[in-house]
Amino acid sequence: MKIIKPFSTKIDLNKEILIPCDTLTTRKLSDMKGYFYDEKAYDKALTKEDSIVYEVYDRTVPQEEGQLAQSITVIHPGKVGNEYYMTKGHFHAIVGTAEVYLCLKGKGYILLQSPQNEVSLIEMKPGIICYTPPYWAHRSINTGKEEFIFFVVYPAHAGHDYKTIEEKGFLKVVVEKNKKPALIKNPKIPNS
Ligand code: M6P
Ligand code: ZN
Repeated sequence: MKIIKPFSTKIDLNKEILIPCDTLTTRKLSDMKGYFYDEKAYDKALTKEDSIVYEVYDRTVPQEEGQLAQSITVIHPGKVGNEYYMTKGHFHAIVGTAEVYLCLKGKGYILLQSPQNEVSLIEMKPGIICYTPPYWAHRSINTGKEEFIFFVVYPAHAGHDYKTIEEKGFLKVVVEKNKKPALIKNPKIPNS
């Protein structure tokens, strides 16, 4: 394993960003084709504006076993149709790796799905820590009117396997129903 120097990172508690930040990944609506269930609503939203859905601020460490990756994700408020803005969601490429989320600001959910198709929904608000056990796919969803911001730690060698979610989606989706968040069957997947 690579020996690296100890380092510290500050979370700017006013801006909720990492200082320093090594890489910033920005996901816009155009990066998320196929992820929202309502394709017509997606096309309409994209025609109007290619809005930023979320940003991931990373500290970079070697992507090898023993190292821990740390990042902050900011999901902006918004919806495509009635489905709230969310991350793409992924399994870890090294499936036996976990992840810890700490909510800093806003509100939302972590949606999890096991390889046996069990679905779990963890409600997030500032101070709540979500433990994502190994093997579960995970996606974060902003159900609030402000930014939903959380700090994450996971094994640096975990890797992101997007393929399964991109092709099949999650079995359930979080939508606004009667002005409140609701977990419903994914309309794109028959018998989900
Ligand atoms: C969290 C972590 C990151 C992930 C990010 C965005 O911060 O799980 O590893 O990259 O959310 O999620 P996704 O990669 O699924 O778009
Ligand atoms: Zn992950």
